[in-house]
Amino acid sequence: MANKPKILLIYTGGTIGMVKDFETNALRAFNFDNLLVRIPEIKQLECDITTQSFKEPIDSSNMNLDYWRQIVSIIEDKYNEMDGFVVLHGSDTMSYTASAISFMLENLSKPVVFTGSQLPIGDLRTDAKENLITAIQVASLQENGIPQIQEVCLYFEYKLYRANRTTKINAEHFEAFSSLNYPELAESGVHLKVFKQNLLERNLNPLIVHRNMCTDIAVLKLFPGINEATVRAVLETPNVKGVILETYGAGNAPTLKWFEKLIAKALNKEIKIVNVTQCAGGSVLMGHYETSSHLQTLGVISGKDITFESAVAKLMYLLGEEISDNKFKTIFETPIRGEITA
Ligand code: ASN
Repeated sequence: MANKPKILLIYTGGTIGMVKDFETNALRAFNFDNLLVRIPEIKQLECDITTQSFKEPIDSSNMNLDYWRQIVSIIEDKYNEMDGFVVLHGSDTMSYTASAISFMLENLSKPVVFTGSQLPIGDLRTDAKENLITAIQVASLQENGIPQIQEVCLYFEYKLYRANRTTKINAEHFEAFSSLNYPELAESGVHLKVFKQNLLERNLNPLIVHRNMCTDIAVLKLFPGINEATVRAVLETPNVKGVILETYGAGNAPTLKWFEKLIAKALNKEIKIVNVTQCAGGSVLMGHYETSSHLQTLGVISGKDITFESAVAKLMYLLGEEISDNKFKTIFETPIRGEITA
């Protein structure tokens, strides 16, 4: 190929690049250079690969906002030079990071493909090789010299998903992720099939990088029998600016007076409360049952069919943008990166 696509491979850590410590038997991150030695097949791909690694690769349980900023800075620095980006990341928090990056990069016109693995690259039965090789191929897909995929996605076990629609659903199976509310973007079999109708539309505006995420948020997960002290403790967390209310079914919650009062009190303090269902699939529909009408009347934001991971990222992003109180609800309820169904 005359002009091979240029791909930047960013290694943040995770099982994909881990080895077993023989003394403790625990998995720990190892030097990224060894990753390419382990997969010589990469050199056969029809693209030019440059690699960049975190100084200290991490288990993704240690992921945080500073690391998210590092990832977007690496992408921003090389944005004009590269045709696509592959981010190697631990699977545990991959959906959170990939969702956050989708909000932090506005007007993205190149692919950013997250991948990782369930077994370390050195393991005989590893899933790392297929995931890595196909993720690079996906990031290299072009049509008339233009990247075919222009959004943040996640590739795992033969499927390419919109990243901010995914959830890690299995700690053991190779098929570790699912996207229940949005169809796959591509599937890898004998052929690599891209479902064009599921991709985000091409964006012609210049890239805008957002770094001001606000982490002053809390989560209130409902369960039968939850008491007033627990609800109060979460809603009255010092400095909290946003709360994700994890509700039942189509967005339902207790109709108890004390519960309603505490929600109303938090909203009066301009704390943003987002209703996200505990169900893996389906959507919040406030007002469908009496047990959600009170939340709607009070002005709770509907997360619609957003994933929990994406709701965390979007809430941090919109709070960081300091959007006025009267616009916040409307913007949260509108898809901005394909994260909810219109
Ligand atoms: N603990 C690992 C991580 O998220 C799990 C994995 O990558 N499969 O970094």
